Amino acid sequence: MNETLRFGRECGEAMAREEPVVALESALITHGFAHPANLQITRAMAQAIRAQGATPVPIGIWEGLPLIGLSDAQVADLASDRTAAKVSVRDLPLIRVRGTHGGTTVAATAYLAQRAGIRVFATGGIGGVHRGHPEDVSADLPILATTPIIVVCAGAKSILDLPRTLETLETWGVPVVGWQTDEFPAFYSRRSGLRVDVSVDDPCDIVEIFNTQRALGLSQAILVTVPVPLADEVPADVVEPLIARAVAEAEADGVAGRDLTPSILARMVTLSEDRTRRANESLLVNNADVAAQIAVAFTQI
Ligand code: PSU
Ligand code: MN
Repeated sequence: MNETLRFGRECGEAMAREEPVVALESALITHGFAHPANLQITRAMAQAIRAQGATPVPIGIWEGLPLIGLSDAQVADLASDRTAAKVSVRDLPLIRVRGTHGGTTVAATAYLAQRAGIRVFATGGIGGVHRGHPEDVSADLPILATTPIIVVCAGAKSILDLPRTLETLETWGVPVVGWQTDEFPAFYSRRSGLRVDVSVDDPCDIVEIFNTQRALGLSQAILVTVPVPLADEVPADVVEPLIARAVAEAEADGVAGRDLTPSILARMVTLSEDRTRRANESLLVNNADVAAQIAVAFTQI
């Protein structure tokens, strides 16, 4: 094990016993939601994972170092620490020098989780290619191309250019699996009009796809895409005009780089009068549940 990774006690024990574990990201905590919603959501995801018999493993940067398995008290500290950095892959070596706390993005979390030996990771929506800015491609995509891990999400965030995001995943050989759906989910909405590569409804099938990739020597992740639960979805015809407005406002305000995604997501919550926040919470807890089912399936095969 790499000595630059530190493990939380509960995670270390669960992994030593080869019990099912599910990684969680922490950019959601530091940059995805306001306090205290960020803490409540992380706890609800952890609860959903435990209900399936798996151990939740929140991953983040603690005093400059990657920590695999933040304790509940550490999650609570990150949730109220407005100075915590948004840490993507390029930042992992840099934050060590500063020695501060940080929330890890999908890219950084997937990378660290895989290094730690974790096979399943639950998040909300991955990053991708930004609308109107095809040069702004999230580091989430190249990391999915080079990191063997199962990422359970509700598709890519629909504030992005979804057709371009799917094309990029195809270019880099990342299989996109629909959980009980043929359609690529659009984060806040269940439908996008875009197809997934295969539809699966048994967690054992995902384990088999993962094991086959490894047997073939492939390095890609598997993107398991789960539609937001019906009761909490914001349908595309409601959400699309709001996205167009939030994206245009960010453009006019000159927001770019690492600030763009958090800024648009926060604006969406206001424009939708909280509906997108409820959808985001609901899909996160649902994704945690599906991820835990997959982690448990590994131990049963
Ligand atoms: N999913 C959410 N909310 C978020 C994110 C994902 O529901 O805030 C974060 C993830 O950490 C993801 C990041 O990796 O947004 C993408 O940011 P960027 O486009 O700057 O790569
Ligand atoms: Mn970006």
